[in-house]
Amino acid sequence: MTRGFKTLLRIILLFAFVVKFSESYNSNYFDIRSLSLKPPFIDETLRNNNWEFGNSTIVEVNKFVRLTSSDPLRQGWLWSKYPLISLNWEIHFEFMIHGKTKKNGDGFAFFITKEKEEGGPVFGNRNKFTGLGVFFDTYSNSKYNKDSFPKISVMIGDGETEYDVNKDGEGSILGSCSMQIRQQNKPTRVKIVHIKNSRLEIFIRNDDSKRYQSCIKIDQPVLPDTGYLGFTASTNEATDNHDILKVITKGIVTKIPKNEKKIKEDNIEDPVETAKSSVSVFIWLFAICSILLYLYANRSRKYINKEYNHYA
Ligand SMILES: *[C@@H]1O[C@H](CO)[C@@H](O)[C@H](O)[C@H]1NC(C)=O
Ligand SMILES: [Ca+2]
Repeated sequence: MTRGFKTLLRIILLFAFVVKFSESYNSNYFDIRSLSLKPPFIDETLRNNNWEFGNSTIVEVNKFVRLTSSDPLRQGWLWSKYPLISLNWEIHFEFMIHGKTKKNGDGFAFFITKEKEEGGPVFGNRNKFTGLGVFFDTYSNSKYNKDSFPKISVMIGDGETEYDVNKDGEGSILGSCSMQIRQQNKPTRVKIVHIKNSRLEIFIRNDDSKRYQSCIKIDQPVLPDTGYLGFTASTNEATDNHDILKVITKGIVTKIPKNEKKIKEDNIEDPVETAKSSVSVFIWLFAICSILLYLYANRSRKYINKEYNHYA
């Protein structure tokens, strides 16, 4: 192998390395294991390292976390031990709601809040919570409510505003959609995307849908920067099994989909720009490394020539 060829090979290898490195650096998502949940849900000590559960919640090690069984007057909860601190994130989870009785309810809720593990009237969680609440409401409490049920709704609590259970949150919820989420053959999937100061969107995929359907979208949501993840459910006279099957939490690092750009505000840092600038850092890094390598290769060639001359 000639020296020139070796140098070329080195540069190609370096280039490959830089490209690979910058690729992983710019990847959109990173897994947050401590906020994810999959079977086996509990270890030998009957606990989970990252989640806690209580009141009526029971865990079937390889099958589900059952917040309530289909019995009256139950409340169950499942909360993360550690808070979510990523500002941009995507959370996927799967659940099943099923029961034998005709009167079904009341549903379950997903929270990202400052508070946790406090039972109460809001689907088994405290009222006046601080942060995000997404309600999977299977029971119409208000006679006057014309929405069809099950109804999925969202509220961002400030710690003072009440969620009125008797009105299914009317007055405090920011948006809702109706979708069949009970008695499905397959787990229903939920995807929640949050890009700080830009959008919060909730997608659902049930048995009927081939892909995620956008259910609720909120522009420029104002959420607290941290919070615990929680699932809570309650039953009354109306009952159902409320099962959580899987949770995957991902932080979004830099890039965001192109269509995010148009709704961004001027005063927020644009993740796309950040991604671009990190790409240019790597291009610079690559250029500098190439020059150094070139100089190094030249110098050692000279040195060898010198040695050779010496012995000649
Ligand atoms: C447990 O749930 C019941 C309702 O089933 C409720 O009355 C009780 O306050 C809850 N206990 C705690 C500690 O939250
Ligand atoms: Ca309700």
